[in-house]
Parts: sequence; C-alpha cells; structure tokens
Amino acid sequence: MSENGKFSNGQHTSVDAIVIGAGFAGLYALHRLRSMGWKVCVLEAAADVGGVWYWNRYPGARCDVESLQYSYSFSSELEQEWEWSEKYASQPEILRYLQHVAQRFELRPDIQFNTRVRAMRFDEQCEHWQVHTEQGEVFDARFCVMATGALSVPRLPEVPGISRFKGPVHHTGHWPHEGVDFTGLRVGVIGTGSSGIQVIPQIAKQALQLNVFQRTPNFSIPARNTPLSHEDQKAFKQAYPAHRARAREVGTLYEFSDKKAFEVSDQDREREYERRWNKGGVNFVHAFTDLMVNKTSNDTVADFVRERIRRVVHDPAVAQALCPKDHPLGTKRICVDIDYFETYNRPNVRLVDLQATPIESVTDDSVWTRDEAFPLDALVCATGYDALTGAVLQIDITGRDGVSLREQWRDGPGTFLGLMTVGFPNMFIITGAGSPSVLVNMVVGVEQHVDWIARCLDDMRRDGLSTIEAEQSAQTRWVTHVNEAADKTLFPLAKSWYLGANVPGKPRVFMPYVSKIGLYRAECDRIAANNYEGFKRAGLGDASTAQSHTPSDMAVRP
Ligand code: N01
Repeated sequence: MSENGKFSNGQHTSVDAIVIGAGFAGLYALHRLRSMGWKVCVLEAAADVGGVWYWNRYPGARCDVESLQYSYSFSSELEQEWEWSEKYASQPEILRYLQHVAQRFELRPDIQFNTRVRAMRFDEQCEHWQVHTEQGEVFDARFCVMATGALSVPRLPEVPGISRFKGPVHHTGHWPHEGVDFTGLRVGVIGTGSSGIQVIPQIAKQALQLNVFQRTPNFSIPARNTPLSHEDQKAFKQAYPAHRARAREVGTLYEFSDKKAFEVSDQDREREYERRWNKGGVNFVHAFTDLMVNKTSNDTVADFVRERIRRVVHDPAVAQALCPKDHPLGTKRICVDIDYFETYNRPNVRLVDLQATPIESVTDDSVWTRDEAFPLDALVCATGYDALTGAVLQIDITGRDGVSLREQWRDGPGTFLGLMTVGFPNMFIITGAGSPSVLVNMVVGVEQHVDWIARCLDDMRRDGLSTIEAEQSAQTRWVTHVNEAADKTLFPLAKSWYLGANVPGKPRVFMPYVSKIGLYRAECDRIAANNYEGFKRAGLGDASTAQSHTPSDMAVRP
C-alpha cells in the first residue's frame, strides 16, 4: 500500500483476491489467504476495522453470544492472551478485540479504509473481477470474497414525513461516534427488536421522557450478564480445544436438551423453563428438542415468557401490549436484554402500541399516531436491516453474459451452499443466504466459510485452474433443500427478516439454512473432497467440467 493509505494511488491495481469488508469475516479472510501466499487487499467503507461492531455504537449494544465463544478460534495464542471482562461483551470491547486482531496479525497494511465498492464486473476474457469504488478507483483480481455482513444495511422506517423531522434521527446501526446525550430530552424510539430492546433501557435512564413506538412485541430473555473473573476465563481457556471442537459441530455451546416438551410432567417443564430463565440468554430456547418444530410445545414456552412479562410489568394493559402473540418463540431472533421489561415501570417511559394506534406521519417536531401527537426532541430508529442479501445487492454486480445479480436474485437469492451463485465465477459470499449464517454463532460460521474458500483456492492453484462456479442443477437442488429444511420448522410462521418480510417488496424466501453447522460443514467438505461436485472448475479457456450434486441426507436442526 502507498503512504496515503491507498493501494492504487488512483491507478488500476491488481491482486489475487479482493475481500470486501473488514469485519470478523474480512479480517480472517485476509489473514488466511495472505498466509497461503495470495496477494490480497481488503476494501472497507468504514474508517477502521470492525464491520457491524464499528457502526453499532448505540448505548447498550452487546453480543448475545458469550464472549469466550464469540471470538476467533484460529489462533490459540490469540484466544489465550485476550481477556474478556464480561460474560456478554459490549460493543466497545468487541471492537477493541477486532482492532487487537488487526494489529497482532498486521492486517491493516492490506486494508484500504474509507472505500466503498460501487460496482463489480466479471471480465470473461481474462476471467478477472474488476471492482469499482465510489472514488473511481479500479481494482482487479481473479477472486472476490464478499465479507459484507448479514446485517449491515440499516433501514429507516417508511413513515411519511420522517425526513421533515427537525431534531436528530439516529439509526442504531449507524450511531454517531461521539455518542449522543439524551439528558433532558423527549425521545422517541421506533422498533423493539434486539437493538431496540438493548437501547431502550439505556435511553430511559437519561431522557426526560421516552416514548417507545412498538409495532410488534418480541420475546426477550434476561441476559444475566456478569463480570468474568480471571479464574472463570482460565478454566474455559484450558478447555478451549474441546470447546472449539464442539462449537464446530453445534455453533454455540448451549445446554441442549434430549427431551421433548411433553416427555416431562407439566411441573418439570415449568421448572426447566424457570431454571433456564434464571440462567438467562439464548440457552433458554434449547430447553426441549421440539420447541422449534412443534407449535403446541412452543406454546408452553411462549406462555411461560408471557407470564414473566406480566409479573415484571406493573401496569396490566402495558404488560398485555408487550406480550408477543403473532409468532412462536424463537421464530424471530430471540432477544436478550438487561432490564428491558422493567423499564416500562419507570415514570418517564411510555409504550405506544402501534397495533392500537399506528403512526400516520412525522412532522418537524412530532410523531403523529392516529390518536395523538408525540412532541419529540430526538428520534431513534431501531428498525433493523436489509438482511443477508442487502449488502451484496447494494453493489452493482455483473457476472457472465452481462447478467446482473440484482436481476438474477429478483425472486430471491439462489446460491449453492450459500457460498456461490450461478454465473458469478470466483465470487464467494461469506455467511450468505443458503448457509447456516445468522442461525449459528457468526464467528464459527465465518471461520468455516473462510477455511473452505482457502482450501478451494489452494486446490485450484494445485490443479492449475482459474475459475470455479456453481452449477445450475446443483444450485436448484440446494435451494429446494434449504426451503424444505425451513419448512420442517416453525420458522416460516413469523414475518421475520429471515424471510425478508421486514423490507417492502423483498421476495419472501427463508434465507438462512436451518442445519447444525457440523452437518453443513461435513457436506461442504464432502463436496470439496469429491472434486468440488456441483461446481464447474476450469483452467483459462478450458471446456468446463461439472459434477452432479445431490444434497446428502442431512438432519435438520435449528
Ligand atoms: O432489527 P429487527 P434489530 N414502524 O429487524 C420495527 C442482530 N442483533 O436491529 O417487527 C414501526 O429485529 C420492527 O417492527 P415489526 C440480531 O440478529 C443482535 O433490532 O416489523 N416499527 C421491529 O420491532 C437481530 O435479530 C444483537 O413490526 C418498525 C424493529 O423495528 C438483528 O440484528 C443486537 C417499522 C426492527 O427489528 C436485527 O435486530 C442487535 C415501522 N415502519 C441486533 N419498521 C445482539 O447480539 C421496522 N420497525 C444482542
């Protein structure tokens, strides 16, 4: 890289692989590919590493996977030396961790920051990708790795007049770096998903008045966050090899049950929910094996949580409005909170139930529902993301025969293994639609994808090949398999972002692959070992070779 922090100095730059994004996925992709001798450059829109953890600086932001697990496993030195301060790490701590990783593995020299990719074109003649940035630079590489994140394109609510609001409007996914002081202000928060549920208790402590505009109530489980002592960590770290090996099979080390909900007595079931509720976290949804596949079983756990909400929230009408009713528990990403429901007992917090009185407009100083005006000084939108496909489709990508990815995915993302899509050779997507992705610990998913890509590139180099691309028949079968896997569960019953339901006009396709990551990993490895069955691989100018692929019989488990 040149002295001004740029690769290209305004000129055309050629490398072996371009990685787009410097979050968990991009950093590991750079480290892994570079260590195999590839010349790699990372293009990152932000001014530093971190991905979502760079942007999501809202108060209360923290991960709902335990910090000792939400971390890289590729370096035993790294996992031993880094000390986490809490069971669930806060955003600043995760960002510091990723900055440390960048420093420790000397990644920054190969990352160009403040560089947003605008377009990508596959040049069929030389079988290279040309990558165009918003600043007009052009990068060129045989391989492209989309490490663009599953939840990285924030969405503002489609509320008439929101642009007229005179006060500040902050999206949780794009929070000001200098922080926001809400002291003495009348604040409105729109959205009660994972981000809203984290930010609301924090703003409530500062604001003069907080109005929470809730369209759909969500299930949330107390985090029971605690500081992590050195001794706690030491014990876990000593067993890291075994923990990581297990995580590669199951994603996150939850306490998995081996019983169905009705295999135990009503009292024992209640006791188990109670025990897990007191322990806290996502572990709660693994109380019984059939909670995600049997609606009657799921009703028992949903009733338990609704009862807890009623116990915590003093005003029965508010408690009732906070009780989720329209989807089974866990079919939208379960939320994990610190004092969320308790916050509604504060005198300065009011729940505005948009199902009773929808937002009609925003004026320069107020949010208007059908029944009332809410004068506000600041507005916070915790209104989510264009998930899984948003970041990839934000880039104007053109593959073989001038086909645009936006056009190809008009009816939903088609991928083979979630890793590649037909007609876009040498373009890999990390934790994209069609892979377990957001349904598992993202770091485990990221490492699995990067390792597979690294092996794939190495095999191509060994075999003297220049292109790899998904084969249509394999992709069609994979998409069918992913849909069937989701249909065996309760997931499709929720209007969730997993399904694209939060973005008007987005095709309703269940995007993540519901599978244990170990089974998915085995399938990816089997395909690679079987001469990349289902992919076409070719040398420059060669006739392509394709292998037929049928998904092996993979058990489905959320
Ligand atoms: O976004 P969401 P998020 N008018 O899409 C509401 C991860 N994450 O940023 O449900 C009114 O879940 C919308 O209402 P409805 C995690 O995977 C993890 O909270 O569409 N309301 C909903 O309440 C998570 O699932 C962590 O009716 C509107 C909310 O906005 C994912 O990111 C922390 C509206 C959006 O919820 C996304 O979470 C944070 C409108 N026009 C995030 N439009 C942790 O690890 C939208 N809404 C803890």
